[in-house]
Amino acid sequence: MLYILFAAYNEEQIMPAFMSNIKVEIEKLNIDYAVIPCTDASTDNTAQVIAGYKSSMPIILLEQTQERGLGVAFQRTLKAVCDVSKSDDDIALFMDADCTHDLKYASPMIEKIRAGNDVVIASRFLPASTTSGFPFHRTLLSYGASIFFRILFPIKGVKDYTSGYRAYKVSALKKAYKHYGDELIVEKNFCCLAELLIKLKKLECRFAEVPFAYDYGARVGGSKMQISKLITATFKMSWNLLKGK
Ligand SMILES: Nc1nc2c(ncn2[C@@H]2O[C@H](COP(=O)(O)OP(=O)(O)O)[C@@H](O)[C@H]2O)c(=O)[nH]1
Ligand SMILES: [Mg+2]
Repeated sequence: MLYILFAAYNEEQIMPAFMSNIKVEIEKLNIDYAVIPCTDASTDNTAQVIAGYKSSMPIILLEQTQERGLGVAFQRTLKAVCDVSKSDDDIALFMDADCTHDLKYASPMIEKIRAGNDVVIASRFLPASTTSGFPFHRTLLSYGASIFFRILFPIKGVKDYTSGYRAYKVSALKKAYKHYGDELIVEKNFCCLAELLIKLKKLECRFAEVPFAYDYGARVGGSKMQISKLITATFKMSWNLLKGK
């Protein structure tokens, strides 16, 4: 079973294209699937638009919390998939809900999970990867984050610590919840992505990456990333994780 997980905050505009694309692309893979979106505190009709697709695909919609933040939504989708998954072979694919994470990479990511990896990252930093449409400061930020995390928290097989587009073996996530409980993800913002990798590394998980063509210019509407808060939170998180090593 493949679970498609995503966080969506005020993405009403792009949601019809995004949901229709999931249906078309995942059904090509000939695999049972369900979608687990978290729209939490969205103030537009993101949740209502998603709910409109319940008759055409299985959807477990997580909404209605006052809390905001990618970390909050990420944690909720991961918890939900651990609760509903019944087989050790199940895979969770987490992605942005803005049509910048092309589902053509689902297949190579699934293959690498089936080959024995616990986490497979769609990476911007492999020789065959390409990026386009990123503002200069975002390119700088992602390269800086890659160097920073590779020095402080080296993980075999990982170059891109901040790509949200990843496949996880659900059994590895269950193991992580068993070990960390609700402390698995404490970061409320985009730091949660690196946080999870660093915590999974401590559990001897196997990591791999696939090259990815990331067309950021395809995004409709602005990024939800709050950069200055994210940089401060990254330093704080890293300090806390290093102390706890
Ligand atoms: N539910 C929820 N989703 C969020 C929140 N912040 C960001 N997201 C979603 O997380 C994904 C990544 O955010 P995005 O703005 O695309 O980040 P970027 O691609 O790094 O610029 C998108 O699908 C957003 O809608 C949030 O506070 N709550
Ligand atoms: Mg995005």
